[in-house]
Amino acid sequence: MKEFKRTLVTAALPYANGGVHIGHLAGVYVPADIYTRYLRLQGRPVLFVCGSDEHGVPITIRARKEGITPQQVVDRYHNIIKKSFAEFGISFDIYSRTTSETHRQTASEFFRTLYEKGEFVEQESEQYYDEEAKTFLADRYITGECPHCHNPQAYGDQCEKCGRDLSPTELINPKSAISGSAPVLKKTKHWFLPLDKHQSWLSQWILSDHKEWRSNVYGQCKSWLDMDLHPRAVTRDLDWGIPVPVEGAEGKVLYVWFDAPIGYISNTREILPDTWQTWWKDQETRLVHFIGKDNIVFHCIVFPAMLKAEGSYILPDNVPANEFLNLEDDKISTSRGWAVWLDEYLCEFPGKQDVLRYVLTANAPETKDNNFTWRDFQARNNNELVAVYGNFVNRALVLTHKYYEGRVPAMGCLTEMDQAVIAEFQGVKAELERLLENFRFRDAQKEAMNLARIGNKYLADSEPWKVVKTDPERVKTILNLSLQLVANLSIAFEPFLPFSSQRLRTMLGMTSVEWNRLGEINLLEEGKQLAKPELLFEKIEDSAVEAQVQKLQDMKAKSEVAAWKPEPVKADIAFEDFEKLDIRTAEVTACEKVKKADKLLCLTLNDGTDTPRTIVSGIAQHYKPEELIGKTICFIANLPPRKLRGIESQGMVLSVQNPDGTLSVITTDRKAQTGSPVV
Ligand code: B3M
Ligand code: ZN
Repeated sequence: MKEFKRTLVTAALPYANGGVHIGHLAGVYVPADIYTRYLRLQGRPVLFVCGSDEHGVPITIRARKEGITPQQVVDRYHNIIKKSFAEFGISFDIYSRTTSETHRQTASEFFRTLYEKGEFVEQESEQYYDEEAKTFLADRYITGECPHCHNPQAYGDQCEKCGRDLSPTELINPKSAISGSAPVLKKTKHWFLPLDKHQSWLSQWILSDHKEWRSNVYGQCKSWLDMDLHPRAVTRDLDWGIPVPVEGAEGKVLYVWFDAPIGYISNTREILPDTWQTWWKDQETRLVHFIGKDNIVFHCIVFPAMLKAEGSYILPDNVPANEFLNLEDDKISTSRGWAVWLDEYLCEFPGKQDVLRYVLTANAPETKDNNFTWRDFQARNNNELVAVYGNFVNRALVLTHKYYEGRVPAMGCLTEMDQAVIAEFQGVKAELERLLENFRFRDAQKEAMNLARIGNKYLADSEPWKVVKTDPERVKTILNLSLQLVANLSIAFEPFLPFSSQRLRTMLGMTSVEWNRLGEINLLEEGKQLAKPELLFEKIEDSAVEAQVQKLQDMKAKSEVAAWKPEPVKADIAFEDFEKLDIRTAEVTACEKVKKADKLLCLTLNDGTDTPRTIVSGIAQHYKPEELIGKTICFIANLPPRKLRGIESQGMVLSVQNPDGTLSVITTDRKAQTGSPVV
């Protein structure tokens, strides 16, 4: 592998239209932070840049919805996002924003250079225009009927009901989301980056020269390249963004995906105004982009094509993109309220940043989608952080305080058992390095936890609490060595769990941390006074995680109700058809659960005749049998009888199906005669 002089690490710029949730953290920011911290610990030159992505249509939509300006939207979320990252120890060298002056200037210059070099093609096309609001409409601002499933609320880029991608001109009866009027097609000019012209070098560069990229990244690039690349518009008709810096482009801005990656450059320039070019233009710099899988094409194909077209920039050396993290077996969705937000997590688990970092890395979606559950969160905390790492540290420190007033005892002769443990610790450094260099953070963290396991086992096997009675000299060696192992853990875990590592070093009185000393057994000198031990991690109770699961379910139910709209009315039917239905009232005289069927209740009805009527109904999850007894309900009397679980059901009880899936049985207002027709 080529040796580089310095590494520039970028993490995807989050859109400033919402907070940060665990999916973001697991997919991009924790891995990027682990990698950067590791390089820093080694003393290798590294710069870690990020910032908010503050342009694009979703931000204008949110502003319009809330009746505020896009700038107010991004100001609010930029601060929230920045704070969350800082709280979780994501150690950016700079976290800036794409509404900064430096960025406007950098992106404009970049565009101008490409423009002047003739790297764009200009093309006229027809786009929807809102004549009342006097503006071109972004795809998301056009709604209409989906040509496939006839959902009346499809968007110009996608139908959320059937999931198909659409283009605005496919919509039936399109409407502007701004004025509600029917938009008209109008000619407009845009600048395109002709990706087709870059196809051949991109294929060579990725498919032949970067076979080492993660298979998910490589595979996605390959399928894009196999489909042949097409020119992509890099400008938009919009009033929010960086104005297109050429004449005749009034009312046009740079497409958000053109300016956002340039944000990496602007942020570098902002923090290092004099030397930024070394980080972007020197072949000895290694550029690494940490992103989620939905951003692969922009970072592996579009941005490299932009950089190449400009001519003076380096290209990324690696793009370790992650797959997605699910939450409790369901896709994270901010609109459906199915997410764990960092600010809320910290309110509910104050001081437990490292626990979340640990669990997210342990479940990192490095090669495939992965799942976060609160049960697993609790188990990993209690069984690994508390029972292994925390326990080992605590035992070593407590025993040192008990026997030697907290001073590091002298190391004597080493036994075979000692030598074996030392050898295992020493071997881990190279293994950790191999994994970290290859962006395999899950396995690397496992390896670090394994060190704690070895330490724990060493204490259990050497039993200093027993040996102290027979051979006190030997105990000194055991504890000295244990403390050295604890000090090693503070180094090994530093990239992953920086807060706990820092606390541990404070207890140990270690003032510096150097990766290169990992594996050494003279990190703490004899006689050194240690601070009072505190617990590194604490147990998480069942009630705490149960509350989190409940909270998720409540939020989901709430958002489902909020997003609910009545179904479109079904096609007309003839009145005679309606008359064929025989709906009647009846009183529930008895009701019980159907054995071995979770969903079924068996109702006995007085329908006004002499024979009781039996109906089996799928409402057991919504009603207790006794709730229904005595009620007058409505049922369909003329359906053919049906056997359900061996019981003959003579009709169907009518219920309302609520948006959250619950059922409400229809009962009568005022007293009604049983057996009367419902008309
Ligand atoms: N803001 C998309 C996203 O957050 C976009 C990334 C930009 S990276 C230059 O998924
Ligand atoms: Zn559809």
